Amino acid sequence: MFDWKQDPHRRYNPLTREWVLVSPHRTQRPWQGQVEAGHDAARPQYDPQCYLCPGNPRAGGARNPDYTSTFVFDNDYASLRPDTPFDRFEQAGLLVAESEPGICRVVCFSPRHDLTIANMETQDLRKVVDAWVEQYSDLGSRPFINYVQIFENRGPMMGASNPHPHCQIWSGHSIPNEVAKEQASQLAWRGQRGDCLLCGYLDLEREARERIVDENECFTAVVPFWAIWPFETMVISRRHLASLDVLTAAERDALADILKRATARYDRLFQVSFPYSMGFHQRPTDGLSHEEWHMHLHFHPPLLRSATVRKFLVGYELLATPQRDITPEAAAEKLRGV
Ligand code: H2U
Ligand code: ZN
Repeated sequence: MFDWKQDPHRRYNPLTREWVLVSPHRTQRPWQGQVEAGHDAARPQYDPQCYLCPGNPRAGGARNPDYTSTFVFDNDYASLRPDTPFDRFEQAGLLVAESEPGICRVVCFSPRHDLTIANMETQDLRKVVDAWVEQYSDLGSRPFINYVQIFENRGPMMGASNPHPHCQIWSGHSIPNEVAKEQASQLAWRGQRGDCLLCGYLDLEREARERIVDENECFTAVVPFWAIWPFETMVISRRHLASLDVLTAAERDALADILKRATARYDRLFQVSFPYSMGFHQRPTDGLSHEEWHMHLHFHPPLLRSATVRKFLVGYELLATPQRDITPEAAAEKLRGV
């Protein structure tokens, strides 16, 4: 008989309509919990060399104010620029290019150089949520901005250039690839079935409770059934809502709370300040109502078994289909257990 806990299989991701290969039998060797503690260097509360700390100079000549809460500025090395003129190039349908105007910003979460989401106070994280809402609304209200991508690269392993707690926002004219896939799937689902894909998914997960890592009254953190990264999680709002700007005050508090809980679990399980890329997926700001959109966050952590063993998406995964060994159910159990 086929054993879903042991035998190789593939799982379907209804949000991207792509598959992931699961090979649980490859995790024969028992996992000992945290294998090696990570070596986080102790950081000072203020670093005179840090370009994000209050009062310090940034590259390009600007100087940060003596900010005491969150601080937002236009990225000095922005990938997108607002003054980019519209243009399009096409040759035989094979060589196609479009200009891409946009605005890139950096959001400092705290004046404290040594903090992370996991060890910030929930009331201070609430201010970060407020800053995200404000940025989503401000950037999204500009006619040439059709999507606002908020994301955080945490840790040098993920390419973060600075440990000071911060995230980036890239907002542009086009709908980015991953968002476009999720949008098409949610729209098709709603068109065919009349209800919301992620509301339905959340109901299943909240009944099974097998892959749920944590939750509060407004958000659920789950290792998705179709997760690619070993400890990948999604944070999904319980209410069907499309974007950050419609969160109630209670939901903003709850978002701060679930972010702290979820990242603190990662830190505890791996005994290290856990690296990840995380970001929101939500309603494009193209002027349409997008009833199909159900806002959520993805955490994509690179670590596999310990603070020092990382997963690489290479070989078969790069050329064919992503693959994982540990099942999402086993990963969720470990995250729940710490
Ligand atoms: P990351 O750590 O995720 O790379 O984000 C840091 C961002 O800060 C990065 O996009 C910007 C970089 O361009 N930056 C400035 O805007 N000003 C600076 O003085 C240094 C870095
Ligand atoms: Zn700093």
